[in-house]
Amino acid sequence: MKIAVVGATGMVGQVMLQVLHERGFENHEILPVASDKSKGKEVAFADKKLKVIGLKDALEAKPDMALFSAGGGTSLEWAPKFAEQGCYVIDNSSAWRMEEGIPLVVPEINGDLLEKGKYIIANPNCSTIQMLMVLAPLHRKYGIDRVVVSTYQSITGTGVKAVQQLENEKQGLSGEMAYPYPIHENALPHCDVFMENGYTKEEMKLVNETHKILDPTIAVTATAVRIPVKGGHSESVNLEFKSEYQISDLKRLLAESPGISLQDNTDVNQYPMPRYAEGKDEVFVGRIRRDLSKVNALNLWIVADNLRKGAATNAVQIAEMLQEKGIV
Ligand code: 2RA
Repeated sequence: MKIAVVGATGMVGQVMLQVLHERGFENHEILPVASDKSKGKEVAFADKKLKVIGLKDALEAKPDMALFSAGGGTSLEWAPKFAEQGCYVIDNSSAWRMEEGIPLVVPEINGDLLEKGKYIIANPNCSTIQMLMVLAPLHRKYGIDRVVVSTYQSITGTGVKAVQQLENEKQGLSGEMAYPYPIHENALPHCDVFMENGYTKEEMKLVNETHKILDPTIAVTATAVRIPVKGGHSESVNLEFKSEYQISDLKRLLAESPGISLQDNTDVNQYPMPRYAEGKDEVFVGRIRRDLSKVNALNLWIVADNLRKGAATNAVQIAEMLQEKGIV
């Protein structure tokens, strides 16, 4: 099978190549694709070096699948071109996520939406994926009425420029700014751009994507904050359930849910942290505790590597599911 990775020189694209190798795709033909200015560059895949090609050449190569992480503009222009020639596109940008008829997929939650002929598939936003991995089993069992989430997001979600800004600031150097303010020793309540309703696009992604993937009747409100860490995104989540619950049952349900790792024992200071989630595919959950201020309510803490389960691994799992279902 021929698989294109569009945006192969970017942070997520690089992790896509790594995850494809880790999950046994090295015997397939991998086409690293990037903008014309990157054509001819080499990227590592398995024990090989692959030459980067441009989008036109990739289209002519007629790949069976194309994993996109090259920005919304590239996805809007090129995903339909690949789809028109029967290529299944798994797009990590926000371009197609809310489009009617485009499946927005977390395989463990709604992989059943993958169908022959639905050639463009949207990968949800990283902060949505990790939150819904935990909320989905809870919603199925207890019914969720309301979600209040505050995120503490890694600078890797912004990209290389942000990582460099933090490095510069830690060394007292000036340089290009990815953010309007210093990120070192700071917290910016500003992920993506502000909208007219006073929320950022990142906050509205959590609202809108939860409605599309899980249930449009769930009330969701979000605050997205950027903090100077690299390992992954953290989220403080408050849930209001329709029904009562036993903490022990709820913890067991999460511990038994695919893709979730329970780290929840305050007797030994065990709880999820981004520093230790980095490079892993699980969604880590802990600090699970009854909300003492409201009946049938709960607080918990969710951490995941935003470049892996939040982006690359989720996309590769969709590719695996397309194969498992015989769609590709
Ligand atoms: C961020 N979720 O963290 C967005 C895009 N990756 O900036």
